Amino acid sequence: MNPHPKGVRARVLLSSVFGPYAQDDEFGSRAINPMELYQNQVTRAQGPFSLRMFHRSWGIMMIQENISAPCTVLDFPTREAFEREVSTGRYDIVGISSIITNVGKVREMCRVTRRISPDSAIVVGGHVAAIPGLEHLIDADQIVRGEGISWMRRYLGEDENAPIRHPHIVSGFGVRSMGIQPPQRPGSTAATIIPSVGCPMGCNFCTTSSFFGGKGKFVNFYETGDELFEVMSEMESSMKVRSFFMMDENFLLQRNRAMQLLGRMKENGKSWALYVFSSANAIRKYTMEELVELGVSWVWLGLESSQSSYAKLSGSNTQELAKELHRHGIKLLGSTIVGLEHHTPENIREEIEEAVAHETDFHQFMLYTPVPGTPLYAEMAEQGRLLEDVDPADIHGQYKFNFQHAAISRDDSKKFLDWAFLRDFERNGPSLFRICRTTLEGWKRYKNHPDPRIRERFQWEVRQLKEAYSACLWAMERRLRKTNEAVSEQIHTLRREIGKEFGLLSRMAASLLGPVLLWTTRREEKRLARGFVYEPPTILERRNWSQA
Ligand code: B12
Ligand code: SF4
Repeated sequence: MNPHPKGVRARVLLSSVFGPYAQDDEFGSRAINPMELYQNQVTRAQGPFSLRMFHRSWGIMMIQENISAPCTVLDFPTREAFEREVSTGRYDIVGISSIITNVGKVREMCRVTRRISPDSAIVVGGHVAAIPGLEHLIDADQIVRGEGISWMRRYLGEDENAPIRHPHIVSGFGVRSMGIQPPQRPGSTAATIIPSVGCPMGCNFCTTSSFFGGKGKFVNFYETGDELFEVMSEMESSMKVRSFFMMDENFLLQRNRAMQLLGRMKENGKSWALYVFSSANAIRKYTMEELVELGVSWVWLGLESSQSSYAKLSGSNTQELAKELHRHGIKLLGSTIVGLEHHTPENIREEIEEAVAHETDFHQFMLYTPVPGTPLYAEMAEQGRLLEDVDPADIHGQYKFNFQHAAISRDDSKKFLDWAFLRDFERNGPSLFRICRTTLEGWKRYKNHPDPRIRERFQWEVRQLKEAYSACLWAMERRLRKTNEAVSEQIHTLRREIGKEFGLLSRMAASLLGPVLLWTTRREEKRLARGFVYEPPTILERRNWSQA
């Protein structure tokens, strides 16, 4: 790659792909693939109880923060908004960020850019770059595979090894459930921290691992716990947060870094809450006491399948682990793969039952999916098992297989996947109820803990259980009374326990606010039944713009 002739004087646009997203269209949007994490792949069968929110495109925010050129980030544009910005912004570089599913939109954005701003260099990055022969599918000048901050710094003639500045990122926005959007106060939502990209475990299907080097490889933005502590402290004071979404595929795997962070937290009396991704083998490097001291409040854990042979699961009894985490008030998002090689129509329901029996707070189900760049994709290609005529827009793990499975048909893959979500909801109830239950468990165990840092965190975790959540539980109990009596009964029991623990306040909240929430829940149900969908707003942010 030759650096751009204008260096840091170049005007840079970084854009995510255009919406709307939650509808079927010719560019690859799909109603089944909305821009909402939980609704898309976790709580989608939970109707009005589904937790809904949006997340910004963090990759381009990170790049913008770490270059000195004048730079605009355009997030979730419409096609028209993208076109308008390209035609008025006199950009030297138009960068487009995408995943594989959205390659049709990238093609269109390149076409639009060439037409209205022919002198702009078009740079395409993100996971879409893993598509073999992408250069023949889209009209771009540069296709960037892997880590983008260092690439963009090199392209602009800057020092690629300069320290990484972290943008201020509110982890999620537009949060909504049961037909209401709770008021967002400064600091009420966690800040996102991105300590690393990639994961050295190298599971055969894992696209994030392979994109950043595969087995044994990863890229650290922050090598040490000290560095992380500085970044988090800065965000604590500027964003008024005390909880952090650690966007690192396997945060707990780097134990030295995590323990150094804990050391600094202790020295400075920080009672932070951390939401992390971790593999089972990484969690086992810690005692429960260490996890609690570190403030681990929520873990996204790959359960995959009890019969699978992934190294990260070897020797782990994930059912026991789930119970153990819950006993310490740690909420769990379990992730299970549907359609592994050993699955058959005969055994798959039993395996899904086993997954659901973990009683995780949230459960993600995804189809086993060979994605370009992964070892699994190479293996399937070699065996001639990839289905040729599948549109990339339909390869996102929530629709149907994109390969020939030994025992399960393409159509059945979707039926089993959908059933998994329904079964989890039927057996375990709304995720909001489950997180209340785990939170109460943690509170009971730690409310009198001798360490004030730990006590304080559990006091903070439980704050909403006393009021707002009591009302949510009241409404859930009523709404499910006729359709799922067993879960309604469990919610009733939890409500009684909360009432005993927090007394009059929680009982009043339930009886005053509960009926309102029951009404908003029913209203939401009707809206959703009419086909209403949520879309993120377009966001435009400029940096170093005065020098443009
Ligand atoms: C947050 C997130 C989302 C958010 C959306 C965020 C958004 N605004 O687009 C939500 C939850 C909505 C989402 C949805 C989906 N997602 Co998603 N998501 C993620 C997640 C967890 C984090 C992304 C992130 O910020 N990473 C950290 C940043 C720093 O890394 P990065 O984005 O890769 O960016 C770096 C480089 O790629 C590069 N780069 C990125 N953009 C650009 C642009 C330029 C110009 C350059 C030079 C470089 C560059 O530089 C960056 C810094 O190094 C990743 C997993 C992961 N750990 O990355 C999955 C991931 C990106 N998602 C994925 C998928 C499949 C989906 C869904 C299809 C899932 C589904 N069926 O449920 C949907 C698609 C929705 C849609 N309609 O488009 C896959 C992509 C697979 C692939 N190979 O394409 C990933 C990798 C998860 C996985 N392991 O399967 N997702
Ligand atoms: S442990 Fe998780 S993040 Fe790491 S390679 Fe395996 S699936 Fe990917």
